[in-house]
Amino acid sequence: MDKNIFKILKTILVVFLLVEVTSCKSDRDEESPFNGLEESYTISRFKVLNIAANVSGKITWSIKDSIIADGSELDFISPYAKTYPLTLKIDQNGQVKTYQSTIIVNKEQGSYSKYISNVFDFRPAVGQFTNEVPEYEAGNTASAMLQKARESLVGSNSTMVSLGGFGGYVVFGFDHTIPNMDGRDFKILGNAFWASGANDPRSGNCEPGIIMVAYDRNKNGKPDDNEWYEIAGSEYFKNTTVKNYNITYFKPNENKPPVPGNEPWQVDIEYIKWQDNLGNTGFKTKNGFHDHSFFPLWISDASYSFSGTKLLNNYYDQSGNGTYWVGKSYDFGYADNAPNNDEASNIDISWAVDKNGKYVKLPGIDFVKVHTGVNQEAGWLGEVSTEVAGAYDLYIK
Ligand SMILES: [Ca+2]
Ligand SMILES: [Ca+2]
Ligand SMILES: [Ca+2]
Repeated sequence: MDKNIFKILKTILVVFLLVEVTSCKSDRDEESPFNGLEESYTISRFKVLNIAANVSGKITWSIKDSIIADGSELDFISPYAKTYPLTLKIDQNGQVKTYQSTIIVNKEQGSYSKYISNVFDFRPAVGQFTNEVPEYEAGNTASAMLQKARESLVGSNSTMVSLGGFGGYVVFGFDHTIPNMDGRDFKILGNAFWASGANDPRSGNCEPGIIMVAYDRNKNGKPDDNEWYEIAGSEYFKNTTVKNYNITYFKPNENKPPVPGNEPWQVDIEYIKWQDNLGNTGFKTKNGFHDHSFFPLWISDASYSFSGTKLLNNYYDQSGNGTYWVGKSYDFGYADNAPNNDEASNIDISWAVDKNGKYVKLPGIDFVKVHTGVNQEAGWLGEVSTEVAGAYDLYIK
């Protein structure tokens, strides 16, 4: 064949392809028409089903008579193996179209654990139980300590980790998405208790920790989605709560001469220097009850910092002479803030807010981060430190 004919054919082909590509593109730009719902959708328990209705207008999704979502997309999750009648209503300038479907939720293959399945990070702040719960042994690295935190928190026989003073944290996750249903969805265990000698109701040993949650949007089993939402507990919107608080602790020289205080338990009142982003500075005291470093020994940096929401100090000296300190429980939304059998240790995923304090709608959560929410030393009791002793999904029996 003649070379020119080849060229002409090639040009025709290219033009043809271009026309095809352009027409496809314009189709998509015009918004493909919504062809209604499938007859049914099938999903297993604790998995998120996403249905998108690519239309504009006022859109509502309902199960029977109750609206479960608005907007063009539905993220549906259920802890129950059952069939749900789904109604989609699209209102375009008063013209209403209604679509019916069914969501069939099956029992999953295998079985899920209701308890923590993994610990991803463990970084306690300065504290009397740091290096103790879990125990640091000479030569332990950060990853060895993380493994100890896993051994403490994963599964049904969980024990406890101490997060030390303000900011110290632990990040853990579950082997499934905990669904956000009506009411409270999961529990965080701690070692809080009501003290019989406390005058105030609901008070005693309460060391509130701030809870953050994340949904595994990219489904890779890791808390790398960059979308952590704070559980807005009872104190979140009060002006006594400090957002974006930051504190730095300086690694102490364990061999420096101690500066004893007036009380016999005050072994060194200039033990660990700290400063915050509000211009405050001071020392954390070493008490005589714990004969080991209060600074995590696996961290060799000269200082380390923590950021996050800080709550008003909740401990006070009921005795007036320093002998009897009491921690007042906050109403809801914190870890280690109420006994494990109290409703206040249960958390509703609907309390989650974004960094601007706006409530977010999450279908469920896969990951939780807890940090100590108070920067206070309660006399001889030592620093207020959140303990985490496990967690579980309230829907798996
Ligand atoms: Ca809920
Ligand atoms: Ca992820
Ligand atoms: Ca505690």
